[in-house]
Amino acid sequence: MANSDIGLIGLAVMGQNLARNVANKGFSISVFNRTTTTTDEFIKEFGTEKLIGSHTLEEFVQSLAKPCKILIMVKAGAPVDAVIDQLTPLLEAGDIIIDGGNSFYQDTIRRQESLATKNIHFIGMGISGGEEGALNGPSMMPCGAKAAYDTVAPILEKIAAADGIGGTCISYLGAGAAGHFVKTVHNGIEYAIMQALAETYDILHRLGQFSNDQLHQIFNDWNKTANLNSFLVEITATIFAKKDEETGKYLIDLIKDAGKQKGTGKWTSQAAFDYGMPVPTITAATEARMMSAHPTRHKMQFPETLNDTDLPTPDQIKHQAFHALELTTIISYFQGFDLLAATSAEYNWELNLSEIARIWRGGCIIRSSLLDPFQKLYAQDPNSTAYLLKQFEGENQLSWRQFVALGINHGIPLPTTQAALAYYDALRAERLPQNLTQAQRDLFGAHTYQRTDKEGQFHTDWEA
Ligand code: NBP
Repeated sequence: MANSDIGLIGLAVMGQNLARNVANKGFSISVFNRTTTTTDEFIKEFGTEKLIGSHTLEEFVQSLAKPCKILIMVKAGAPVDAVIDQLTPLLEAGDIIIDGGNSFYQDTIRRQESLATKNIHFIGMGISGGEEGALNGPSMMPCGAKAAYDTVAPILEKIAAADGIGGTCISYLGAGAAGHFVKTVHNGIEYAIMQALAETYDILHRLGQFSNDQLHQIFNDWNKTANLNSFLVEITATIFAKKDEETGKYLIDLIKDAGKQKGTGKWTSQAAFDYGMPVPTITAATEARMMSAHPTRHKMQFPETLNDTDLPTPDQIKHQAFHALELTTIISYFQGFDLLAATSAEYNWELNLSEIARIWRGGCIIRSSLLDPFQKLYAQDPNSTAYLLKQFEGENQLSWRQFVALGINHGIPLPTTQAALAYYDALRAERLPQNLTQAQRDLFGAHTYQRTDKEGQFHTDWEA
């Protein structure tokens, strides 16, 4: 019988929890998974008259009310195309496909254009929140045809997280691939903050000699502060308390130091290069994961000559680390939003940065108290500008610099924190040394340069 409000394809972690979330909110949902035993096991445990399983795509599509609304939650890349190819012959004009995976935004544009020729609407929708968010309320970043979004909005708005200020963490972000791009940058910011936390941990642990119990306490305390109250700081505190059931040791000490990634950090940096908006903090974080798997690590005995400076007390180190983490986190958000603005201009998406900050306030991995001033900043609130700038004043900035110096002097790599500080110093600088770069380019390639004292493009025969 054709009556389910919505259908979902792909019953891995995200799909299962989203399907349960939809059913819990009172909507009927049909589900399908390529491997049918997964569907059977899921339905056995969670099936109700509102949550039903299908063994074939035909049966699945027939179970949906018209126009069909189908949320795809399969692995990003070729699997999404495979599902679309199998699905489209079964759909009619006006039906709506939503890709909720971490798809590459250029793929979203291609899929939208291809499906438009069949009058099938394609909504790209970034979803953040992991397993827990999917079940209880994720942050969702949809894009595509507005009319198609309006058709699915009543369901999606019910399953989204609360933003803490009376709204929900979902907003129509624009045409084309706006939503998937916003999710990509969300993940880029996530990479940067996670790496900043890792660097803070490294200094606290190796130089401050803080134990895992103490680290648990420190991150718990920081999670109660104005700028660091956030999901990522909260889970970091949780991690330091966890003991391995098998050995009784702290689990963090048993985990290999090889960082993995699935692509969104890389896509953020690639977009930064494509659209000319630097995000060095995010790029450094992505590269830090790559460095952890560098083939030369542990294979060569590189010499070490350290600056023999006095080590500050553990309390002083903790103080420096706190401000370094705060300011690096703020810089990470700034870079992400700047890249969103630059890319939006390129594609005419008209992204509303304040609205994006709002829908990141709940449900998602980078939710943080800092999204309040960022939401207000992009709504042109001068108090927020003043608040954010104030964070960089005096003692805070000094601590940031001292923290980076600690890493440099003691041979501990802090790529993300250092990149954030260099970015800040470059933004502040009255004059950067690219006058020399321009002179060099003109000398070897006649690329010309502009002058500070008159208008125009100039070329000099430098060796005459
Ligand atoms: P996975 O990314 O691990 O994908 C597994 C699902 O894809 C299974 O249902 C699998 O079916 C299906 N699938 C594959 Br693989 N190839 C297929 C094909 N050719 N045809 C049909 N189905 C295929 O699942 P996930 O971790 O739940 O993530 C789903 C999406 O959400 C991804 O894009 C992910 O990046 C994104 N996301 C994940 C998280 C997270 O915390 N995990 C958070 C936010 C966003 P099978 O059972 O038959 O193998």
